[in-house]
Amino acid sequence: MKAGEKESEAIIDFIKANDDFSIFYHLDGDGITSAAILAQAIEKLGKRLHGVRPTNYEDFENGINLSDFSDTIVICDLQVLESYIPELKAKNLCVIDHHEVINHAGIIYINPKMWGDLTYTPCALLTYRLFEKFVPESDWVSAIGLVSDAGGKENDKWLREVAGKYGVKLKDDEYLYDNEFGLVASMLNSMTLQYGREGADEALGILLQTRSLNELLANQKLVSANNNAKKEVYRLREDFENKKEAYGDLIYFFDVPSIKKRYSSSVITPLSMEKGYYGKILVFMTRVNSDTMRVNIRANGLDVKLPHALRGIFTKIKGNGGGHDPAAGASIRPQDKDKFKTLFAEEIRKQLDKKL
Ligand SMILES: [Mn+2]
Repeated sequence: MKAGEKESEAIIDFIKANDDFSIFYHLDGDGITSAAILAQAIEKLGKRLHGVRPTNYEDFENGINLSDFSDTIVICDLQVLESYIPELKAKNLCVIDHHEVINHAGIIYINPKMWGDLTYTPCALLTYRLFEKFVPESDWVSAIGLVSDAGGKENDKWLREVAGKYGVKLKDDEYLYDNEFGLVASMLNSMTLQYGREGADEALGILLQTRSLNELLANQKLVSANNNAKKEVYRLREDFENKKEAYGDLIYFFDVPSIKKRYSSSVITPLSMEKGYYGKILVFMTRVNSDTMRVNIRANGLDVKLPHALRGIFTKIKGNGGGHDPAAGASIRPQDKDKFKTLFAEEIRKQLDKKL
């Protein structure tokens, strides 16, 4: 038996054995396309879809009213918060994911990392592979989710095959994003940027009613969301240039206005890879409500470990955070904002001094 085969069969058996499904999906391009493939597979297997829920991590912190959903829930593209698992387990639960493996005792769970497959596999590709024999025509939908989650580089052979099949011309950019798959990915993500949860919900609806890539590319709702999101990102970027606060020549702090909070990642991620900010640290802070300030941090091209820095900070002030070495996030109390900045600069200095 091949690695992952047992788990894949368990998922298909789960769909076959149940009915009236609710899908909780991450409200980004990868999650939206994963949900579309899953919804089509459920239909192909002769089962009913009860409802869908675009979800993000805040949802798990705030709690979801589970009584609004059917008894059988499939979650895709989300690393379920451990503290929320007991509540979810009251339902008949199945999780398809590619983030860190969670404690999945008692859950029908699939994640390539479980069997040591560390190839970066966005959920849209994982979901497609699981249900390929039922929905072979969804390969182009999977390709959109794949590039949306920056999976083009590690799965280029598969992506090239699908691109060839649909006449999509790939260019030579590293992540194979600069093409029609990437454009649709950007359009889907713009729906969430512009309209939040409702936008993700509408994007999934559009995707489920669309039969081809060209039809999606011409969808006016998606086109205008994409254009408007681009303008917002551009404006916020200008705002950053005008209002950034430099700490030495290394760290740049920036307050993202609350109403622009959804655009924070869309600005900070590309910025951190550009000349001028590559090798520096960017810290975007947004007050999301009276109790919480979200912090988004990037440190590309530098040998620092952001999760380590955050751990140090949270021995001194309240809050939590984590992520990857060069890209992390945190939540703090708004009154600790200045303290956080001082502590963050100290932690970074400590890490860099050690290397000298
Ligand atoms: Mn994903």
